[in-house]
Amino acid sequence: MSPPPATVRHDWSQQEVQALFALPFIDLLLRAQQVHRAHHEANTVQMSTLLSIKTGACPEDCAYCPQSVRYDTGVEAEALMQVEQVRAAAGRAKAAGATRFCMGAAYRSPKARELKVIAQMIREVRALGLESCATLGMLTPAQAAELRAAGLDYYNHNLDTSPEFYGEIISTRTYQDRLDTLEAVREAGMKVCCGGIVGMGESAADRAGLLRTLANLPVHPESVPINQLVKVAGTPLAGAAAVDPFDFVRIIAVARVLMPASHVRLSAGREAMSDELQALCFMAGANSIFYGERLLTTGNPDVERDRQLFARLGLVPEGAAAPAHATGAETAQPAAAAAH
Ligand code: SAM
Ligand code: DTB
Ligand code: SF4
Repeated sequence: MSPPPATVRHDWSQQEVQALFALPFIDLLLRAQQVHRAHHEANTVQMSTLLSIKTGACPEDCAYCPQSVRYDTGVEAEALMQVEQVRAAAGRAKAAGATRFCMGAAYRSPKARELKVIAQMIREVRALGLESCATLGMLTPAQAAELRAAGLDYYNHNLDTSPEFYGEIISTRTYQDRLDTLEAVREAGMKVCCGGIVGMGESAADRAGLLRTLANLPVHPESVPINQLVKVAGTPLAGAAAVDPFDFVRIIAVARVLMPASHVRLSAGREAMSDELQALCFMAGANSIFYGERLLTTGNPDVERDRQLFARLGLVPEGAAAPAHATGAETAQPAAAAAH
């Protein structure tokens, strides 16, 4: 009845995606885990560290965001960081075990002189042997080419939600603007990091619509961040209803089934999640996290909590040397050493 796990498709119908969501929870998790194992090394999680290189005072009106100038959230605006500060932060992230360093800026879109400084940051990050990622808002094809020329590996630009619900969340740029930026990034030869946010009051159909839009892009995003809304006082979504944790796991699982070869990132919101919920997300096919005490302006589990979680679950960071005694799924005590 179901397609073989290895199938990578770009023609999912809304009905098919909603049918995946409607599967019994355990059936969906089993299917997602089968797809996961056909495409990825089991028990392995990619780790990215975020840094806000330019904080606050953003002209956009994204209803979830503490950095919009329109909402009084207590976030203090900060100018673009110095290259040396970014290099030092990237060095610390690498020493803690991250393999990718992601620089975020509260821009609608970057200006020419800002892009020149950021290009230098990218060179420094890569010189440390880290993968580089940036999220700077909308890009023209020429700006995307400039970033690529500086060596940028990934560009993060989220669709955030379904095309239908999008207008409830953001009015200052369109869904098509976002798709255009994604196309510019792809054309420039960079890898795409693109996902969305859950818990903004969207319907089940909107969740399916977001994942369907991502899965039907001409090429799947290599990285798919699934953020649970971090409710920040002062934003219009501060009082949004909590997401049923099982529904959150279902979103991860459906993302895994729809985009088999992509990394699905259990992204913002982990600080508010129990270890057990995170374990279910890994079971459902999440194989990437943000690692380090901060996201952009809000908190993330501290490194020690994540190390312990990895050790307790037998997870190993992607790109880490395999522990000498870990030979397969049947290994009894695989990862306690490798997580450090
Ligand atoms: N300004 C750029 C932009 O919007 O493209 C880059 C930075 S922006 C903060 C990157 C992404 O962070 C957003 O697209 C959104 O998906 C996510 N994000 C922002 N605030 C969030 C929140 N409170 N909870 C969860 N995700 C959030
Ligand atoms: C993504 O999808 N999530 C990250 C990253 N891409 C840039 C950002 C999460 C931000 C959470 C709120 C904050 O810390 O300001
Ligand atoms: Fe600005 Fe990005 Fe926040 Fe939107 S999500 S308000 S564009 S920083």
